[in-house]
Amino acid sequence: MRKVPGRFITLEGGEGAGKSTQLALLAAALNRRGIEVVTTREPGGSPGAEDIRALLLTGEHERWTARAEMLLLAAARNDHLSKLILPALARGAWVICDRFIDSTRAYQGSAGGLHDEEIMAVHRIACAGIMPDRTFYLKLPAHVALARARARDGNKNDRFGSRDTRYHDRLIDFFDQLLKTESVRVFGVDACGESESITDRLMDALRDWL
Ligand code: Z5A
Repeated sequence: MRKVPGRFITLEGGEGAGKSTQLALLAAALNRRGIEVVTTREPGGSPGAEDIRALLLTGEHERWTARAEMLLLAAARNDHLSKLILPALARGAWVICDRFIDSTRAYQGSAGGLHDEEIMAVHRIACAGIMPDRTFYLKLPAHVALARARARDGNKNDRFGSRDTRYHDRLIDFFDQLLKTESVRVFGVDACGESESITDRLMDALRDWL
């Protein structure tokens, strides 16, 4: 990663934390500074990975085991990196991605029962172990985030959004822990308040690159 000129930024957090909103606002703020930005998301981001996304998000809870999800996500991520992310970074663009490997560690790992070591081993095989340059964990109390998602989606849920509170608590625990164990890469950002204020906090946390 260090050999390519672009910057690879990921946004992480629970459902409804405001990642998609901040993806667009942060890209616009960086564009105003003259930076080419590519925005993308996971699962998905390339045509092949979007096909895998449809497999992952639809159907019953029990459709896939956590291990099968991890393997599908790894295949999707390989395609996404090869076809979109790495070419963009190579030409000097900044890439902002809504979720990446840390979501697999949180959802399939911490909440799904797989060990972090095996997830990272698969990531090394599928994606050469490529990690983001910087990750922002959008911190919002779970009940606020879920209320926002419910207000947006009503009772329409995908395979992940409809899981119980304990599952969501384990996700939050993972991200809180990541702030401590990978503190050079992962930054916590308060995701409460007006959207524009949150974007200002993100830009502030990028000032060493600007
Ligand atoms: N998943 C996985 O298991 N393993 C993996 O490795 C990966 C993913 C990569 C993808 O879901 C699911 O895949 C995800 C984990 C799993 N499921 N869950 N849960 P997705 O892509 O459909 O959705 P999501 O990633 O969970 O995000 P989301 O629900 O779309 O939320 P968001 O992007 O964080 O929030 P938002 O859409 O920007 O905002 C939510 C609402 O709040 C919306 O109506 C906004 O207008 C509103 N909003 C946003 N900001 C504010 C502020 N500041 N104030 C008030 N209202 C706001």
